[in-house]
Amino acid sequence: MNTKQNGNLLTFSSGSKTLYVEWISRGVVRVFHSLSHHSRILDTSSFEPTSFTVKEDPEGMRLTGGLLSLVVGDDLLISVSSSSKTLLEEIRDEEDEKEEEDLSILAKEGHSSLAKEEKGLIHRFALMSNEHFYGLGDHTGPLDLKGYRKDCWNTDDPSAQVDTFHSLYKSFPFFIMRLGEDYLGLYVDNTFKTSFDFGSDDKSFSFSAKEGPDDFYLFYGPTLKELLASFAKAAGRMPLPPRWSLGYGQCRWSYMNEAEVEGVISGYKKASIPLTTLYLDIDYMDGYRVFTVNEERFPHFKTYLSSLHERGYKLITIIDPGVKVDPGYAVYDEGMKHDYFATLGGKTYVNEVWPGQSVYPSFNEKEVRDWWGSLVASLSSNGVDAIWCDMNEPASFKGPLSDNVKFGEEEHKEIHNVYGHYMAMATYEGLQKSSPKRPFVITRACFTGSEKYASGWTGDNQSIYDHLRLSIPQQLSLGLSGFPFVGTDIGGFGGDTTSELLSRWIEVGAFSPLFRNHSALGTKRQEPYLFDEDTVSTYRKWVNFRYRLTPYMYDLFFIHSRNGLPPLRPLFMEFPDDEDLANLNTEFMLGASLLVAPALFPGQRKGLLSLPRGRWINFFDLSESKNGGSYPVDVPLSACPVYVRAGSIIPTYEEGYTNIDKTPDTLCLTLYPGEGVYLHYQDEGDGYGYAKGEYNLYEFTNHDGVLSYRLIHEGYPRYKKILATSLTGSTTLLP
Ligand code: MIG
Repeated sequence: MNTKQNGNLLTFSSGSKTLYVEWISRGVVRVFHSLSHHSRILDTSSFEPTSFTVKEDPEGMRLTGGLLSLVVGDDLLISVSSSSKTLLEEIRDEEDEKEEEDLSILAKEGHSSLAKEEKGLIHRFALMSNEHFYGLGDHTGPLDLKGYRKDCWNTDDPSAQVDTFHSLYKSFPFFIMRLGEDYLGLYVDNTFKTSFDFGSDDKSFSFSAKEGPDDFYLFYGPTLKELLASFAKAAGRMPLPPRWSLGYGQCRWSYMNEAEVEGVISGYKKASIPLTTLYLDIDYMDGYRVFTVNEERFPHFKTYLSSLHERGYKLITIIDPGVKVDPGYAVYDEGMKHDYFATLGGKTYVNEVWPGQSVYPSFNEKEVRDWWGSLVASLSSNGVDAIWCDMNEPASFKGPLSDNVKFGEEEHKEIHNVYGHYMAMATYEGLQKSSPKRPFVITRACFTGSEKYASGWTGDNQSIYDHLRLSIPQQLSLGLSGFPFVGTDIGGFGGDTTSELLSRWIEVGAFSPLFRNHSALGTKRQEPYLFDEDTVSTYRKWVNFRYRLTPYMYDLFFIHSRNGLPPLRPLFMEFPDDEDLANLNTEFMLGASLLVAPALFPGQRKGLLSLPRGRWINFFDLSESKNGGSYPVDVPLSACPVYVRAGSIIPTYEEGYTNIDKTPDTLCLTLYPGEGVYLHYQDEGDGYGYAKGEYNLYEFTNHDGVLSYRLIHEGYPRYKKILATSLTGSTTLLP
């Protein structure tokens, strides 16, 4: 083997093969095969370089620097270790070199998901013993993917999602391997279809791809939180969203006209359930032509939007990428004129989506994104508050797009997984250019790094308990993959919900950043006010609870914008060395303080609460506390157990806070017994004043129920009143 060093780039060659290693930073290393490949997604230019040594070793060349040590063997296989243990040991398996058995016959009976993928490049690693595998964006199955096979290939499959699904709408080719107390992240820098096998043979795990660059990055913390922060530094973080985006929204496929929207508003009013956002699904458009509004259904769209705004509501409209083939329709004509649409064999490529025959904008091209952005601006100049991007896998009704459909100069097989990412980028930038407000975009398909532009929901779930349960690992896995602003369709999208399922779903959904009830055309109506009194009252309780929690949730997005941590966290993120929590799929944490243990089964009235080590206090009753351990708890239909880590401070707004556009005068703080420090961020809630320093950052300290605080930054009018509550009662502080 030949070794060459040039700064932090090492070249290893053996026979005809070459391997490059870039020692990026103390815990970040890139392993790759082509100098001409540059990441579309990761930017590691701001990482601080670290010194490292290169030494010959019995096993090969050993590179040691920062937190990691990497050995390149004679066969160019690598192994990686931390100061305490071996983390990765690459192996070669003869089976990988063999031609795959032809299993296409399985597809005939619909078993195609069981057939193995063809392999081009593959990296296989020995399974040690007790690894866990997390992340990989949205996927079915549990948090820990050990034993599972998954693909990154954005897929719109409307059938009920089950464990054996290999892919959903989003692709995040990033996973975190846990070995004891060590966590190592691996990002596969390939936008083509990638496949992951997390140990289905019980001996090894691997990732592979038929095509695309052989290039991957390792991220090591040493702690899980540091690992996530470092990955987010490379992949990007979500900028502070507008505070109103944390409000509650009602959606349906579709509210057909103004009168129906008004019906929803009055339904909520009568039921005294707060509501911030209303959604218009595809039927607001004129014949599903994107960027048009049906004038019979919404005759005075702009005026209607101002009337909604005057009453404190926000309106979000859906857009789809498919542009109707329709000469005379400006969006189609303009796109055709400038060659903005995908082509096949030199001709504009046509498939079918909602508008019928449709063409696909090449969002991977900057010029097309700018054009799309200007169309988005036309919606926002009418007053539309945010944009919901659907169908951007991209979906197609007449069979999948073939590999060689071209988006500009690039082929579908390379662009497919980032199509939604680029659509979200185009949409975000269009909003940003056209308004001084913070853009808010929701997307179905996306890729690593899309958090810079969009939030996301998990697509078409069903009104079944399985999917209520699935929503927990789904949202946690997205957070572990760097994507923080998530939610599922509350009540379930497909199928008919029941009053009990809706009650249970609002108890979980109230903790999701994207807080939205949505259901499909033809299903039972799912607006809560249409249900019985008990359901309405449970629903009202949890929506109110969520509005009170607004400052805590907003703080979590402030934290994310600084360090990349997600608001929704698996318990092991807070207790990373507790092996018992490694695959807990029924509880989750909101931030570092709140532990949520919802009821997830029909008829369930008793639950088992698992609390990690330490002391925990009932969120709703300061006088009730428990030590770490497992406890039976009552879960009547209206209840969801929430426990708070001892010493926490939880900020809330006063009961009745629903005008989420307004920063209220009073901040309430609950001081849970114990000692702790809490950072609280306060600003206008929208716009970019914060970038000019117009915000306050408070540091509150809890001395076992007694509060002290200081302002770390002052640049915005302070609260008029801070109300601190502890076991001994409430005190008012005038800052
Ligand atoms: O093929 O716009 O996931 O939320 O209501 C269905 C209609 C298209 C799928 C989205 C769903 C939305 C629906 N869309």
